[in-house]
Amino acid sequence: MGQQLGRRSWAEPWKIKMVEPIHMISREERQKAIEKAGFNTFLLRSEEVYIDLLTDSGTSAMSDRQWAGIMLGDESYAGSRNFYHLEEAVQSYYGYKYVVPTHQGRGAEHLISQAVIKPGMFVPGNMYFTTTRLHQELAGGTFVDVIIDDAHEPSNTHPFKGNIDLDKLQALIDKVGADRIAYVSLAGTVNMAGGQPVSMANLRALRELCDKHGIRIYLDATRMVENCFFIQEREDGYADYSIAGILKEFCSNTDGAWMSSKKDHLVNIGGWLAVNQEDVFDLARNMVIIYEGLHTYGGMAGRDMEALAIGIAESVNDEHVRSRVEQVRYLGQLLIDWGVPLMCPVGGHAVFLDAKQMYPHIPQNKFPAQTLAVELYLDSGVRSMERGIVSAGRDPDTGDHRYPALELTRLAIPRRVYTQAHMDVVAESVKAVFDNRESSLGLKMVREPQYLRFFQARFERIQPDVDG
Ligand code: P71
Repeated sequence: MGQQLGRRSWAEPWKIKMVEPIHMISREERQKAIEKAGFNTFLLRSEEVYIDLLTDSGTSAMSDRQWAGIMLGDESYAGSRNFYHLEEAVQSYYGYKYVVPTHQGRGAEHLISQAVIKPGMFVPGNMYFTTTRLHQELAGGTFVDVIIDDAHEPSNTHPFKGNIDLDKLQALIDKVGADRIAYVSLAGTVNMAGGQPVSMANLRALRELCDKHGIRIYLDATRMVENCFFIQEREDGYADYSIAGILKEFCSNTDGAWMSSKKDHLVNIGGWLAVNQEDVFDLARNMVIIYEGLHTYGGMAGRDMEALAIGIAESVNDEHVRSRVEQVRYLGQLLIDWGVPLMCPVGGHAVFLDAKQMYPHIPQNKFPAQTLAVELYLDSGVRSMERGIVSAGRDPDTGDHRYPALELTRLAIPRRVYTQAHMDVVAESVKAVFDNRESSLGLKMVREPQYLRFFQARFERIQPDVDG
């Protein structure tokens, strides 16, 4: 151990005022629970979970100020004062002109996709995200991955693995023509690549290329403050910038953004779409009424919008972002020190275990990352999420599984929720599962929903004498 030896540690810039008891059920109970859940961690009840690292989405702890904001909810149907506070926060921290509130990120993805993608168009981006791509496809678009090749290699330590490969983008433009490109779908700290950032230099070069061809850039700003931390830490010239300053500069090179506020903004529900073009805004503001709610609440209560507006200001606090990312890195570094294979460098919101490398004896169509999530739950009640072949789904044209290069199990860390001792318990459990890796045989899928199958799919254990 000795992690702390010879260093000056960071610590969380808060103290705990309220606690929620958690409890680990017995091994036999966990065995029953995971069988009942069809070996899918999404189908467990949260009472059956000890440390919940399924997602960092909507699971953060709000501050005392945000809770105070909840009491200031103006629950008017139209023109709630909390909406104007939210609008002002988005405009001042992100710099976009027009804001449309939505109930969460996918509501905003739906609006932007329907507003700007026409059937037959292409949407290049730095790796797919499940809901984002689905909305792009439902609008008639085809997503094209133009992330740099380094992003697909878990042990590659490129500091900005989220970068766009401009040659790949240029090749797509040459092939289909700029007018058939709906926009570039650019994500900060790319989720499916392990929470890897995009550099400011890459964005500037992308802006130049897009300007040459009249292509817009829309940003998935969901975990953008973590991306800004990596720019501050790793990119020349940004060490003395604040997170807020980097965020503003980054967004100024894009045409708009959609946001799942359930991540960076430290709230349990909420999101928005913000753009600089009046025509796109007009359409999105009109459509939000059909799908989410009036354009001054978009599916949120007034109190939700107040907590969100306060959360935006808290999310760019430098000490907060540092302690958030350093906690994730603390967990990752323990595992790296113990030889557990994972996605490097450790990303902003989660540690992604490399199930392909951990289970070389389990072929990808027997779901190594899903298997790892099951073993981890059985060992310690820690809940994680598959981010591999199950998440990738099927190719809409051929109907075959998509076989992604990355077969990962994600340990996502909620913000301001768990302590370093929780991280130690998680790391020790991963190590125990890793040490016992040869006994795992994989799973077979016995129920497969049509959309976003990973949420509701059911599995059974492979029996060596029956399934081979
Ligand atoms: C995460 C989630 C939630 C989730 C979504 C789909 C499958 C499993 C879990 C949501 C994101 C995200 C990015 C980069 C848009 C959304 C949708 N992430 N962009 O990671 O990470 O936002 O959930 O608020 O609708 O667990 P939404």
